Amino acid sequence: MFNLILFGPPGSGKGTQSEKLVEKYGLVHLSTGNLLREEISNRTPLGLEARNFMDKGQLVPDEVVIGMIDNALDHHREAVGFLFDGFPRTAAQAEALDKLLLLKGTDITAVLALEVTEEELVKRLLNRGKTSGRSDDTNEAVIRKRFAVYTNETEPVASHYKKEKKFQSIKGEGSVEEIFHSICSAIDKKMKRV
Ligand code: B4P
Repeated sequence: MFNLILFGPPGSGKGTQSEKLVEKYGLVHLSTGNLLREEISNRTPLGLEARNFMDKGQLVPDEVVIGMIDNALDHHREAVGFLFDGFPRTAAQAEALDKLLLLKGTDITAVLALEVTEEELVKRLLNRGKTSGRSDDTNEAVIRKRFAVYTNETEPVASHYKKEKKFQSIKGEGSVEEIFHSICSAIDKKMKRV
């Protein structure tokens, strides 16, 4: 299996690039952000709980998102590989993912991290907020809070995969096509080695 993590701060283009990558490589796209927004729009108890955290720019508790990923992995037993988008976001989530994949006899192949400056990220998210209806994108204070959470809770995930020599940075500024091309080159090199 080829299992990829697309990593990077809020607004770095993980969702944008994931859509193109799953089409090209046939991977199953698992975006915890999308899964949570689906729960919110279906007004499930999980969605109602998650919304309280997301609206404040905080992370949803680990056990909630780990449970969602566990279910999703079980639903796609025939997958050729997974693209994890927005997950793992904490060291505990990274450890849980390693264990879940080990139980399936597989592991993470590569972690590609989109690098974008904070000013560009704020611009993109406020811009998306004008049309997306996403309450976490309309308020600059909430956006800044999400960056602080990223620095404190999510950046340690990078060290986890750097230790395993699976981590690679990708320039996340430029056109969507240019960035897609850089990501594909990195994936194609890794695929030759699998
Ligand atoms: P997510 O849904 O994961 O979203 P994101 O980090 O905001 O955005 P992404 O990086 O995917 O950016 P996109 O491509 O859309 O998280 C939302 C919330 O859910 C979190 O804050 C948290 O509360 C919760 N959550 C999710 N996963 C969790 C987990 N594992 N644990 C706990 N909580 C979790 O791009 C952004 C914008 O930029 C778009 O408008 C796009 O059009 C634009 N853009 C993209 N590429 C561009 C480019 N090259 N140039 C210019 N603009 C570009």
